[in-house]
Amino acid sequence: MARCLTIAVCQTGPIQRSASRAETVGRLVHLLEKAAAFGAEIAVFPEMALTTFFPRWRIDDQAEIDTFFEASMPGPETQRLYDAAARLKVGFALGYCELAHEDGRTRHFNTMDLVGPDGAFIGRYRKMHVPGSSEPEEGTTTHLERRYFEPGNLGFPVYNYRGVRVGLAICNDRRWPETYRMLCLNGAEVALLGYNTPLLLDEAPALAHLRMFHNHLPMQAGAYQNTLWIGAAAKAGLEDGQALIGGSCIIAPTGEIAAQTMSLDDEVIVHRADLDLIETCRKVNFNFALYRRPDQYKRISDPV
Ligand code: CDT
Repeated sequence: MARCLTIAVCQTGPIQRSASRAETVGRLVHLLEKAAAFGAEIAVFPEMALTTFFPRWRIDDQAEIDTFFEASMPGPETQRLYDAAARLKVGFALGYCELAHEDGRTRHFNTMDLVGPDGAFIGRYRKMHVPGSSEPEEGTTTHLERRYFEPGNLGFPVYNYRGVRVGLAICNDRRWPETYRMLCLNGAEVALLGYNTPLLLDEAPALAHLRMFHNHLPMQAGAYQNTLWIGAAAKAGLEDGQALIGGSCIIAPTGEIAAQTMSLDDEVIVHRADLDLIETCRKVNFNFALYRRPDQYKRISDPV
């Protein structure tokens, strides 16, 4: 019998700043219930799924900034989602802003947690590739992630989810080949990721028509070259005046898009991922043990 994992991608529409955590968590619970009704065994929510994408603003008051962060996970407002996972027996990956106390100081990470079908914490990933700047820059869309977040310090961990090896990634990570390669080398069969991607960038109006192409291109290539299933969830639509792309999808290790959202709103897509397809794709082209030559990759040619 084929080894399968039924993956749900739970795209959300915009989460306005005015929305309470309780209201937002209620939406996520509703999406998880839909995913369960569709037969999902695991679900992925977007990056920063509990709040608006606040790095679009420059905020100076640390107390105000910290209102976007979770000091504990689950916390009083998010516990309901974990209870829903246990009730529905569907685990999830959830992006949120993490306030951590490590090495004797307070730290801020853009984080995604993996939670099991019993509602228990499995593992954590902290966004490695933090884009944008720490101050607004003339002529560019304000994207101040580097003001508010440290780059991740947990590598690209891969976790056991009901016997399936699952890795995590967050938004800009999906544009970097290292993300998929490291997840693959660490044994991942499935990569779950969430994103908040502005539709328009002031610095590159000439590339505006390529936003969706450049969303899917690296994920399809990453899935194909690393024989991974990918589930990618957008936060989409007009959020606090800024348009975010949708295009949430489930991608096969063949590089094909197996399912894709059709709205910029709360929407669930589901696909029964055949994990044996990974082995088939490895046999066709990507037998790493036989063909990769990592010992040779670092050789530097003589200067010409
Ligand atoms: N959230 C996130 O990482 N967004 C980036 C946009 C960066 S624009 C400076 C992305 O790659 O989609």
